[in-house]
Amino acid sequence: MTRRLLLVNGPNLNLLGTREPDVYGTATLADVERLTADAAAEVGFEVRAIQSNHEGVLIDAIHAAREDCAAIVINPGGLTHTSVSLRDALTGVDLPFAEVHISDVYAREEFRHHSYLHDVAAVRVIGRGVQGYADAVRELVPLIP
Ligand code: CA2
Repeated sequence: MTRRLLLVNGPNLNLLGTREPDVYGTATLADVERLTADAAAEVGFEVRAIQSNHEGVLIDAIHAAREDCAAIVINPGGLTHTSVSLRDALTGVDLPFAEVHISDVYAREEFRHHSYLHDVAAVRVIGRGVQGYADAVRELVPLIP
């Protein structure tokens, strides 16, 4: 089995640690990628990380994961609430994936309550801050076939 995870962060998550600390905390994207890699290493996996503000780039990275990744950890950002195409990419590659949200989307605006991934994600981690990425790795890895 390939012992690699793909970590995907979607639009605007490159801004982590620079604005809205009350909502998203003070950790940067680099911190998130490091803590996710550390959690994966503890269970014998490595991580390839990508962040993009472009939906097609994210979809291409998900397609490429078919070749050499066993599962995907994804925070799709705002695309969570809008993108059928991202859902289709994730179901199309047939890899188990974890949907992560740093903030508690259910305690925020109504438009954040719907996720196009909610019924196809193997794991959902919501509102646990950036530690949620590490939790997602720990919950997802045992589900890899
Ligand atoms: O809580 C999450 O992780 C979200 O996926 C973050 C998305 C938001 O659209 C979702 O509803 C919930 C937004 C990411 C933007 O990240 C920023 C970070 C710092 C400053 C500004 C934006």
